[in-house]
Amino acid sequence: MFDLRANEPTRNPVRRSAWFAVGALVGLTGAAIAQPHAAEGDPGRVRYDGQMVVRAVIRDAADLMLVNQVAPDCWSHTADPGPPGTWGVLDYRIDASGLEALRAVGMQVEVLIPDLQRVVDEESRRLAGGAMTRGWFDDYKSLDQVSQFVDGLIAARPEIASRETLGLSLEQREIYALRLTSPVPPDRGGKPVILINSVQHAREWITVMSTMYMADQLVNGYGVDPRVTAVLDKFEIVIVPFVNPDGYVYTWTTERYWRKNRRPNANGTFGVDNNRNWGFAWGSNNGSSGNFGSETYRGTAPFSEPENVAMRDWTLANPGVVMHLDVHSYGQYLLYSWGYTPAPAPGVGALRSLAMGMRQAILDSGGVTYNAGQCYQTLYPVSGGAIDWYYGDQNILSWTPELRGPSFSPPPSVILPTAREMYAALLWLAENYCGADVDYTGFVDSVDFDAFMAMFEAGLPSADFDHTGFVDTDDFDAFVQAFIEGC
Ligand code: 0X9
Ligand code: ZN
Repeated sequence: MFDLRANEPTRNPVRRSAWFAVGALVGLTGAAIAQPHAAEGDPGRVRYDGQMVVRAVIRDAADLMLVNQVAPDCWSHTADPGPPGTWGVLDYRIDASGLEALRAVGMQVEVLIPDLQRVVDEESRRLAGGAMTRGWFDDYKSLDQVSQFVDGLIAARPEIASRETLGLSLEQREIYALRLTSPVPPDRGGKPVILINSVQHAREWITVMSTMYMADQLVNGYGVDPRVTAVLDKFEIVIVPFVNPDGYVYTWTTERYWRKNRRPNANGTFGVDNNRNWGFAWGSNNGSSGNFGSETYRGTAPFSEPENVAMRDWTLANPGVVMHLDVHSYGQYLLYSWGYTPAPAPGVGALRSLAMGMRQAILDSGGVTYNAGQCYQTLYPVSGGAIDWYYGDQNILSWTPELRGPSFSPPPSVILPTAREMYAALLWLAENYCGADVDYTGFVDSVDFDAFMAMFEAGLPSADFDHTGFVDTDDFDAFVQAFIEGC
């Protein structure tokens, strides 16, 4: 059992109350000032000449309005709360005139990347050079390279790794999962499943490196590392490398910092933000946009996008899923529900204590500090996001890790440290999952017993303790055994 009460942060990183009011402005369409443009000599690729990435201190609503007008592509909130009395710090892609506009009103703006096109050029030159002799995690990988890597893992250990198709993207690319589990059968029923996905957002390249590192460690560690062996004996770990394969390919071929999928919208723009398209509180509270061109465009209806449908239908067909990680970048956060409202989610203590545990596991592994908190307050309002659907609709414990930056193109030296710390978080999560601690207090007691009995008597899906997809007396037996054993 874990007791995380000792792990409270000394300083509460969640203090940006002012974000609630106007957080929705972040990522909405503004003027088209900072849009990238196609190159004259290279019509296939969108260029970022004259653009930079800046970190701006937001003092008030007027600052936020202005910055969203002159720089419609918000890259991240940072954990930095900014100078006292300010609202906090945001990263933006911006051009020189936008920067001038911010400085003209006295905003404090730090230039993180002075020449974004240079970063893109360096990255693509480096990747084109792609020394075959180096390790797989020494640089970013294309859609096909990841697919080959997955197939290689399966070929190496077919007894623990297999591949499954979830569905097709809009452009008919396969959305697939790598299923990892040992041949050791569960005590009873089915094994609980931990579902992990990367790349809902196309440009977040480091996320798939991180999930592939987990896959690699688990596949190669089984039977070698006792922690891995125990985890794969108890759980099935299902990894979906690309929820948004079309967007990912597009970032490799055409527009490096594309975020959404590639849906052609009615007004000639492209893309729905897959992480605003989930069917729970879809479209509510300004946590998404109804404007086609917005970076957070929610689509025409909940689950209008085939990528979301594929994930949803697979989840509904696999009742064993108990935990879910929707991996994003960047900003070093561990976010949990709700994203769509500042109200606390029922049972948020579970989400919070497990997030705090992951945070500590990351630190203990030699990693950096991740800020754990409810999405709405810690980052910004997000409606139609994955974690709210998984938690709110499916009763699956769900988190969004936001990995390291310092941009969507972290230097390749950042890949492995980031992957290692997130793998440490995953192992910790698996080792500390306790189904019998129904109310997530960190210990199993009679309150848990009563809570389970209430769910069981009501026939709720959450009483499917042995993960078979239905509630019956086996679930009662399984719960009682776990209760007696203390987890
Ligand atoms: O805005 C998002 O979708 C995520 N941040 S990102 O910079 N990677 O785009 C945060 C999503 C948090 N998750 C949910 N609220 N579902
Ligand atoms: Zn993202």
